[in-house]
Amino acid sequence: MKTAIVTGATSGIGAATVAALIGAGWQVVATGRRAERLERLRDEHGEAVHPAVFDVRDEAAMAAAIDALPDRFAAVDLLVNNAGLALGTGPAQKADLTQWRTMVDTNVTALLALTHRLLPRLIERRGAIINIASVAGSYPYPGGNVYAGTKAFVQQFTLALRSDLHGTGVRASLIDPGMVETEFTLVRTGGDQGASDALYQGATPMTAEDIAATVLWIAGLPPHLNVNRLEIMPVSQSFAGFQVARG
Ligand code: NDP
Ligand code: 8X3
Repeated sequence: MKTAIVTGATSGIGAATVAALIGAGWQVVATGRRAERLERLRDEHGEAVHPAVFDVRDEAAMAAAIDALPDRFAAVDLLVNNAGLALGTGPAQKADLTQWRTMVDTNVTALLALTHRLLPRLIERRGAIINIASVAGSYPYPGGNVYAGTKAFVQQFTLALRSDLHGTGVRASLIDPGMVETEFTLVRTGGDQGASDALYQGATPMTAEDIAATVLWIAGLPPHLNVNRLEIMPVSQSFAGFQVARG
């Protein structure tokens, strides 16, 4: 049985990815801060889930959780770097520096530390890494500022990893989703359910299951194939034009 580690498994894309992988016969180390939600996954999927509760920004806690993996889960075939968040929707000049730091610490620094720790195991297994970035890393939009910057980092880091891992048999893939209805906007707006509902209302956004199915497809490809980057949006979302300020 193959083993995956999925970060951000307590909600949205991560939770759906755990279910999709298990449905396809994988076993999964599911990580996140909210222990009760990981326990629920464990209740739902039984032995196929190993819950690992830690804040991805806490490098010591992350390392301890990885080092304490039961033997059955210790050989890792797939790392899905999914945990992440946006905080704030306002312009850079009104942003809170603490929120910027939280995004960098979570979306960039924590992803690097976990990837670094797991690379030897992934190389041993000729495994795969799937990183969840965002269309925000490619197309700037007002209020995207540091969130967009962190996702651009993940995009280029994934491609650079692919280059470095050349010859090891380890695959590295980037998925750039557009709008997916999850708890993402609730988190971004500090718990404003009205703002979250308004964003998705009438847009037929993607679902977490849509992205999970994409992760599963990439993970299940024959070992001689590597999806380098994959951008996916709902039909209702597209590109905006340039801005012109007239004075
Ligand atoms: P959710 O808010 O539903 O899920 C985010 C997950 O990240 C949660 O499981 C949360 O777990 C985890 N997480 C956040 N911070 C930490 C932390 N410090 N330590 C551990 N886990 C953490 O959002 P999505 O499912 O939408 O987001 C998943 C990924 O997809 C993110 O990287 C996001 O940027 C990306 N994405 C989302 C899009 C969207 O429109 N929804 C579009 C493009 C990309 P917990 O709080 O329990 O710790
Ligand atoms: C967030 C994607 O489309 O909501 O990563 O800006 S979008």
